[in-house]
Amino acid sequence: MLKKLSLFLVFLQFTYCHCLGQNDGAEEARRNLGREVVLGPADVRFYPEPPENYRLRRDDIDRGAIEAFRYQSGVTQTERLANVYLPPNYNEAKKYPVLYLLHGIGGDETEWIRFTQPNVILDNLIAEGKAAEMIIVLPNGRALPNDRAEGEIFSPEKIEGFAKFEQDLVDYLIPAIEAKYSVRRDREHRALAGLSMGGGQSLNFCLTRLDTFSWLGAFSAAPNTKPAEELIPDPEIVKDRLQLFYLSCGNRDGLINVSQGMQRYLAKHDIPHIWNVDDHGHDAETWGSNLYRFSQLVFQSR
Ligand code: FER
Repeated sequence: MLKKLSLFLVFLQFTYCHCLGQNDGAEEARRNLGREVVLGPADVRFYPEPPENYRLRRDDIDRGAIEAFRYQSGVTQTERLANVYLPPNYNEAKKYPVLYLLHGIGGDETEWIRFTQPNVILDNLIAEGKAAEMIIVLPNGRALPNDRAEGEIFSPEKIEGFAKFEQDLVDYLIPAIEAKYSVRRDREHRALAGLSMGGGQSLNFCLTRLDTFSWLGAFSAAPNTKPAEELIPDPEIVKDRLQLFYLSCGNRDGLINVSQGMQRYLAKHDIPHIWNVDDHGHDAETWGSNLYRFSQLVFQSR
């Protein structure tokens, strides 16, 4: 009797999954974006909005440049494309720190540029002496042979590409960047940050690779973020090794529960961090404004 019942349950489960098809995950992901926001007492603003002109292109200062960068990946077996921001007066006689800045689920290596113009934000901050001179690498974080944001971008196969990017980043992109540009090659001079899926990637990769990165930023992190207990089994190691833990999210963002879970774990274990909850949704306003703040801390404050 029990055996019959369990067979029936397996049958039910199968038909259920089968009827929903593989887009089940995609539909759930879309629903997550619209989840109700429940705010706690810690979920408040740390920074005011940036000044109005923070991403206004100025003609009276030296400007950096964005160039295309190609590398061969053993993960995808293809040539992959990234964009690279070189700061004003990039000079081979100097050695620069590098920020790897990752995009969201619908993006590619152009997304940050389209959304927030990180080159303009950084040019302005560097001119004012408020940010370190740095190189910013804008990769394509979907490590698949076809890495374009086309078709069902929420499908499990496409989402898997964001996990596969870990190996692509560490084994292929970083070595290729460090072979071409005049950069520092130690953990103290490598930062990882990203928006949404890229925020989840940054948390997942950085916290488990503190030998590679020591500065971390996650803006509006998506549900690809692994549980905090899994990423930080030993809080003392993170306290000792991470130089910046920057978390942000808009208070109108249905994904805020992901960042809240991480932040509550950090608070519980006394892990120093910045938690900036602004009044935005899952949008470019919060990403630009938090990049503006993050850029003024990375590679300079602990
Ligand atoms: C999800 C909802 C949103 C999800 C990912 C996202 C992996 C990503 C959003 C973005 O990158 O903007 O459930 O699951």
